[in-house]
Amino acid sequence: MAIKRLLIANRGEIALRIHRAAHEMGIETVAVHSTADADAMHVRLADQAVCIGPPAAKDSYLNVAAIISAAEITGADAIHPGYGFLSENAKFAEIVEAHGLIWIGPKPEHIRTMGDKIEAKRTAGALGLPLVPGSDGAVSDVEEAKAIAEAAGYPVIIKAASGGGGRGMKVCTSPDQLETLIQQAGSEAKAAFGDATVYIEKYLGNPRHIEFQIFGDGNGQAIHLGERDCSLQRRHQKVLEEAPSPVISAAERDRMGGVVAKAMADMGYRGAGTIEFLWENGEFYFIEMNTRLQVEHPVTEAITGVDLVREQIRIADGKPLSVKQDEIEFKGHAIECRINAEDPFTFAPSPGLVKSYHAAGGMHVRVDSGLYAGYKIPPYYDSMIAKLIVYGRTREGCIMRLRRALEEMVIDGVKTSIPLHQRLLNDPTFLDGGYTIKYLEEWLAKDA
Ligand code: MV4
Repeated sequence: MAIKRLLIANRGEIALRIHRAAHEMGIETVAVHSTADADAMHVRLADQAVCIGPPAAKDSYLNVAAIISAAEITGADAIHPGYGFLSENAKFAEIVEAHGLIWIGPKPEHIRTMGDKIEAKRTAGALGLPLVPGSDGAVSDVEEAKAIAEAAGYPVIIKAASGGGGRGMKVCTSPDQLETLIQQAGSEAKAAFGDATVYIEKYLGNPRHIEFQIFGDGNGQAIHLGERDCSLQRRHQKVLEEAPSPVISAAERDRMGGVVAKAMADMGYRGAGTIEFLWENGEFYFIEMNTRLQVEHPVTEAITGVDLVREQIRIADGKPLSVKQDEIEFKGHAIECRINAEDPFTFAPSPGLVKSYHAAGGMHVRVDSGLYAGYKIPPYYDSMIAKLIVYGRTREGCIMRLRRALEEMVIDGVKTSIPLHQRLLNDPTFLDGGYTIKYLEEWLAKDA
């Protein structure tokens, strides 16, 4: 064990985030990058850098042979996948381990299980997590589907087993539509994921998206780091996240956190994970588990003081969890604004040259970004170029500070979502915390 040189199989702000954690631990870093990312900040800061292919992700950041070769050439002993790209690819995790490299992530079998939403639900149910009522597995037979929908109560939602990001979901309000919608969902799933398997759930009309951060040591110990509220989304893209959720009490956090941590301990989960719930009328309903570090992890870091990337690296290195559950305190409030290079009204991508750049600063203000003046944002990847994470003792104080920090941010040359965040931070429903997963899109529609 004892990781000495870490290959970062990702780009952008998360590659920089991982580099920072590694260097703070005395670990050397290896950046791998496409030709489009040769000038990226994390490539400049890494101890070594290897170009692994042309801009298209399938030829570079998803190019397993090129990444493994880069690890061998540079003498890396571990690989951190970040989020997206290969982070939830069980086969890649196995290949990494088969090459004698340390995989900074969960056991491949757990990545595989949770990647299949039906298997994930079955596993979560067996571990005692509360589920959305619905089919106990795949549905194919229409009569069976009707009986399940009847028992759950209409409306129901048809989901793809291999889905994610909301793709291929169909809401069904009556039995006579069920057959058609199951077929549609199935063929869309087949086209998108190569797997037509679908399942049925009761459709929750107006829930919140609340997710718990967990860590396991892989040997039966696990902790939770509380929840994040990620209800403010547009087209299944999160826009702003906060911790704690404005609607969850300390008692409820301790209770549900205890349930998820015990479930993860019982399955022998290793590394960082997120358990996603829909929350409606005071009840949690498990929907999915993400077996990776998430974009919004810094709000959890802000309210707990735990460095989640450091923790991931320690666990992969065979060390125990650095904190016990009773040592974790949830203190204050944190909000993250995702800043995208896009038009704040039309959401059209806006890549190109950053003419000037100034990051916000001051007490309790964190900017995770690889931006600098003169950097050219490539058009080939996700439009998220920065995350602004602000902490305050109270939610109100956090929001005041966030407004101040957004005023300080300067990103000239491209359009950004900063003005969108500034408007959102003055919206009464955001301010009272009473929003649900439908709120942002409704607000954008009425404001437009
Ligand atoms: C649901 C739902 C309502 N009822 N499941 C969307 C993505 C996928 N992760 C799960 N999703 C949903 N599942 C039931 N039974 C509503 C959504 C949903 C949603 C969930 C979280 C955040 C934003 C969302 C936006 C639209 C729909």
